[in-house]
Amino acid sequence: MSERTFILVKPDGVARGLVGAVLDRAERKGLSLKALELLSVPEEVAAEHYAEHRDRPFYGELLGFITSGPVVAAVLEGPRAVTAFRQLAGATDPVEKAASGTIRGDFALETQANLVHGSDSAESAQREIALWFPDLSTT
Ligand code: RTP
Ligand code: MG
Repeated sequence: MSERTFILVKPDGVARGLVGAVLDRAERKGLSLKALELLSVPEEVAAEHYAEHRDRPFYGELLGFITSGPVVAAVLEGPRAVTAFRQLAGATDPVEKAASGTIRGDFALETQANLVHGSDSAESAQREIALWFPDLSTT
C-alpha cells in the first residue's frame, strides 16, 4: 500500500545548495516525486502549516525563519512514505538527537535551521498536501 508524504527543503537547505542531496536520498530510498515546486512561502501558508505550534515560544521565530527565503516543497509517494522520510530526515535536534547517516544528522547544526520538514502522520500529510498543493489530484 502506497502513501504520500509532504516535505520541505527549508530556506537553509535551499540557500546551502542541499536540495539535490535531499531529493537524491529520498529517490534512492525508493520514494517517487508526485509534485515539486520552488517558492517563497506566503505568511498565511506558513502560519497554517505550523498551526500546531501556535502556542509555543518559538512560533514567531519559526514563521520568520520559514518565510526568510525560498523553500522547495514536494510530495513523495511510496510504501510507508511518511515514516520513511522521517527516518531519512532524522530527529528535530540535529546535533544531540539526529543520528549520523540522516539528513539532519549529517548536514545541520541548529534545531530551527534543520534543513527539512516531513509530515509526521498520514493525517498531517493529507492536510499539508491540501494546503501546499491544492490542485494535486489524490489519484
Ligand atoms: P518539522 O515539523 O519541521 O518536520 O520538524 P519536526 O516535526 O522534527 O519538529 P516539530 O516539533 O514539528 O517542530 C517544527 C520545527 O520548529 C523548529 N523548532 N524550533 N527552538 C526550538 O526549540 C524549536 N523546536 C522546534 C524546527 O525547525 C522544527 O523542525
Ligand atoms: Mg513537525
